Amino acid sequence: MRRVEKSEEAFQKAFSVISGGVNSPVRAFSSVKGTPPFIERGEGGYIFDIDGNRYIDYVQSWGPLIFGHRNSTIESSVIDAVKRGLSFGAPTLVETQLAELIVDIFEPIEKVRFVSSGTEATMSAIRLARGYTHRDDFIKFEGCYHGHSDSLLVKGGSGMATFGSPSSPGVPADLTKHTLVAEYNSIESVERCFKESRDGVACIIVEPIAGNMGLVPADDKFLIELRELCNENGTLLIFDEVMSGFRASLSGSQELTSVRADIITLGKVIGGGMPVGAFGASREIMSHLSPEGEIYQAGTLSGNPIAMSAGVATVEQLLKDRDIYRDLEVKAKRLMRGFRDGAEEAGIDMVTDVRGSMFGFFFSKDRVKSFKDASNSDTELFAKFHSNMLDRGIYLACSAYETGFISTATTDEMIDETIRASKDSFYELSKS
Ligand code: KE4
Repeated sequence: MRRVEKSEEAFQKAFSVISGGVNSPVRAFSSVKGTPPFIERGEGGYIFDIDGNRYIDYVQSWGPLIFGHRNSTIESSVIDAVKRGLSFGAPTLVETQLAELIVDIFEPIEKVRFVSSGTEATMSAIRLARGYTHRDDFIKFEGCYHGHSDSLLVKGGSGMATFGSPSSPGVPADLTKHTLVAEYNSIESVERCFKESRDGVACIIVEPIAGNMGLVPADDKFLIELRELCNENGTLLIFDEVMSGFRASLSGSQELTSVRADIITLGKVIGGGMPVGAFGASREIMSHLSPEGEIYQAGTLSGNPIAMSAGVATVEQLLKDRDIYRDLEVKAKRLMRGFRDGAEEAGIDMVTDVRGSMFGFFFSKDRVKSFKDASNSDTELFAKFHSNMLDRGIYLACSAYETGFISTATTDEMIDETIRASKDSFYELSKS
């Protein structure tokens, strides 16, 4: 049996001085069972908790660690940077280096601005779109998560395509009254949003490969129609690729669809595990951002040289070996096939999906195309499966509405072990 005493004690202690005992709510294991393991260290494809348990890590800090833990190239790059000083609040060459890499990889991006989180990236991108179009309303989709800035913390109304109302206390209705909420993969709901908008729509923000309602890629036809609606209405299209960028492919959705956004937001992998977010667009659009233009945006540690060094070391490694994404996807598909086979043997309904190094599964008979579909899946069964797998040394995302990741440190033996553990888990679930 997995030992948990030290993590339980640590969680109690954390809870006494940190809200909820965690610094981001999902980590509290609220939608699954048990105490979150307190992690002591990571090594390659493994993480180790303070009770001495070893886990195969499919969370990888929610996406950033595409090379797994303690990648030597990233580590030495960070250590070298640390020895030159932690931060200056002044321009450094390494910021330009990472910006050039991103500009080369993402077609719509001619200029970029770095920030310290995905939340900052999407919040700033929406402000840029509003300032550029001189409009206030924007459209987001139920089930897509773009960080926790006020105007994005909205929930859909009773019928879709309504103005959002705050999904969290502390968010004034005044700050969400310009947010229209549509249904993912439903172009009709987007058309209704355009009709409901009083003064025109500044932007549509969408995860082209949604990873925050579980893994739910957008239909390509839907993306094409979003682009057409934006063109017809002078609305900017924002692809939030904070998660899918460098994860679904080197250039996120770009290799999977012909649709191109006006603004792209990035994060996670471009920081290599350090705090980094970014947003980028054409020179023309970015010229409206301060100090070139009037739209204000700033940050003390934006472009921090340590984080930039980790990002450059990560992206340069990804550029070196273009077979990386094929290998990651082969592993992800093998894992999901193993899960499906085990679930089927146990008579359990499961659907799965893969995009590059990203994988997702739902305990559902039907394919999942929207948040409504995802919320109809068996999340109770997910919680039991998560717990069974954790006891077998497999660290899956602690929510049915998250995405799993394969890293280059995830070996075939780890995949085999995970598939074996899933078969045992499904068998146990089928008996309970
Ligand atoms: P951060 O502010 O957490 O760095 O990024 C916000 C964000 C923006 N856009 C997308 C597509 C995202 O997935 C995220 C953050 N992802 C979650 C995981 N689903 C972060 C985990 C957490 O909240 O602790």
